[in-house]
Amino acid sequence: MSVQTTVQATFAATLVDEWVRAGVRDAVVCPGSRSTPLALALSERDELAVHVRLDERGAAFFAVGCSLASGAPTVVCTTSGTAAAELHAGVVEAHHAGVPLIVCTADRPPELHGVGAPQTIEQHNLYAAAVGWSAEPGLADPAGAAGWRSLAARSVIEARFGGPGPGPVHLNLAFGDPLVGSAGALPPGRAAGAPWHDVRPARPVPAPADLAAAIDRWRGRRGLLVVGADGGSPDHVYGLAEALGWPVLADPRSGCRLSHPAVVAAADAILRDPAVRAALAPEVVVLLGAPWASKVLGSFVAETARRGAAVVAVERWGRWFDPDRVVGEQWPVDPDAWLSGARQAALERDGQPAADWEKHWRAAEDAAQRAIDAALDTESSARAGALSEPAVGRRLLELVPPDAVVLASSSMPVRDLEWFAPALSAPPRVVANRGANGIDGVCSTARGLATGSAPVVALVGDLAFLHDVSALVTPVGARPDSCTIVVVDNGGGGIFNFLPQAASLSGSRFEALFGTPQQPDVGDVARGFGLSVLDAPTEDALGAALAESIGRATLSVVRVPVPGRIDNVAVHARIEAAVATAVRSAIDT
Ligand SMILES: Cc1ncc(C[n+]2csc(CCOP(=O)(O)OP(=O)(O)O)c2C)c(N)n1
Ligand SMILES: [Mg+2]
Repeated sequence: MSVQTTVQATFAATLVDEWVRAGVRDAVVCPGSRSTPLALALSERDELAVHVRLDERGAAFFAVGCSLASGAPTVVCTTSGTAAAELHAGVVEAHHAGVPLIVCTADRPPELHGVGAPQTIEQHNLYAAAVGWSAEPGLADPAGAAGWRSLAARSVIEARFGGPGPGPVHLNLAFGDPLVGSAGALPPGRAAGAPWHDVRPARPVPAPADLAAAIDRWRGRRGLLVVGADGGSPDHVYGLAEALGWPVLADPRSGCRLSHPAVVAAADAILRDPAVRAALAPEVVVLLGAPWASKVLGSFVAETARRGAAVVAVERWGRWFDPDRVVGEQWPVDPDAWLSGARQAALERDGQPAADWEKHWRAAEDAAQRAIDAALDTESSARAGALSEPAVGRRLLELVPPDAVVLASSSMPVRDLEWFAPALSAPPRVVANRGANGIDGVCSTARGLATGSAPVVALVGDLAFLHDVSALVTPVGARPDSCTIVVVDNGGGGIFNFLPQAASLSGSRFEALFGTPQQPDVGDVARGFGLSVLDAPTEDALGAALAESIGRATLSVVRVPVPGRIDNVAVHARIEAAVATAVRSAIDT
């Protein structure tokens, strides 16, 4: 069958050509008619991996995972109407997390708006403040062909740097009938496959004089480096820590929770005790990168700020991470440049670190780690080896090979890793959808991450798993992904049992509104999608299940049945008490 050459097929092929030139490697396409010109153009390029997903909500989160794996913007292509609206949650997450996406929604031509044409809704400004840039070029017109390459190249630049950091952009593309067509000659591009526009982004670096002045204020004082995601590379973080004699409180997502004398992994557990908080209070806190999930750490920083400590934030894109309004000084600069400049300034100056400061934190960390181990051993013996939720957080990163990526869902899984994972010599990369902290789309993001070369292990709650069950739908013929979803099954939302609602409501009201246990069995659901499911109630079983599933070119589910949410609160309380006793005695408080 011969297919007519159409202007809009040529337009779509030009966009795709320009995206390929600008480094786009993945496209997520959802089935639909109105988006046909773009879907066809995307599928025609071997340079692109085209992932077809049925559910648009999951597709946006899948695209977030693709971009986290590749570092490049991912194109998303949907039809019009509610399909476009379904993307919104993933777009919001990408916006807050700084993940580059090029979201393309197909639309009907302007004359079919407001007249009852099917699947036609207002898509103008659909994602509002969640996109840093958007464009609606209208129906493709040969008279505008000179601008097509510019439009696509700009969308990539805006997705990479426009917000001012990375984030989603939106192209609302009107397509008319006939939707099937073949591309004619594309408008000429730049020589040697270069994109139409390229950008050499300014990477703000701190002025040496400003850093020297800061170091003059801080040298010899009791300081902490609190490092979260994208807060600097380990060598730079440790370099400054050593020069100043400051401990490093490292979130697993920072990549800095490594075996190093400055590293404190158990900050959340250590800082739960008021006497310990007072004894370990700093005079300066430098927050590097994205914040931790820990409320305990956040309130500790706020409390010390109220007592006069200086709080300093270093964030690559100048994003405003300061819910307690305590940051006195912002450095919107490259964290590594800041860290190495600050180290240089520190080395050029005389002065001794604050006496016993690092030693006290080291003692606290060692005591806390031993106390957590002992408490978890006791828990394990009391339940014949069955895993508790904190034990999963403590062990998981050791059971996963260093070349894998671990994605943790909100709410308890990401906290279990943050609170209980020890410093390791070679842990896997840890990521989480912490832009908007949703429990939605986590399995989809995991599958998107699995389009990269690293095997993926997702640690998710049972509700997060059931919320995103459409992620288990795989199209016939899709390329295999290596993704293991570990479901910590505590029969509902574990986080809520820690909140005042749990104590102030009747059990049945609390369960109905907050705990929300669900009818389907996690294993049965996964098996219903044709997946292999392994049950892992003990550490040995979890290790064996992970060894069996990680790296296999398939999606598998490991279910970790844990004792229950009320029991989990009690386990946390026992660990907290054991750590407080151990740390108090270690630092003589
Ligand atoms: C999209 C979305 N809806 C609702 C919430 C509120 N919420 C936070 S935690 C949670 C329960 C999560 O339960 P589960 O996934 O089983 O993890 P657990 O805390 O039990 O480990 C809910 C519903 C949210 N964060 N995001
Ligand atoms: Mg749960």
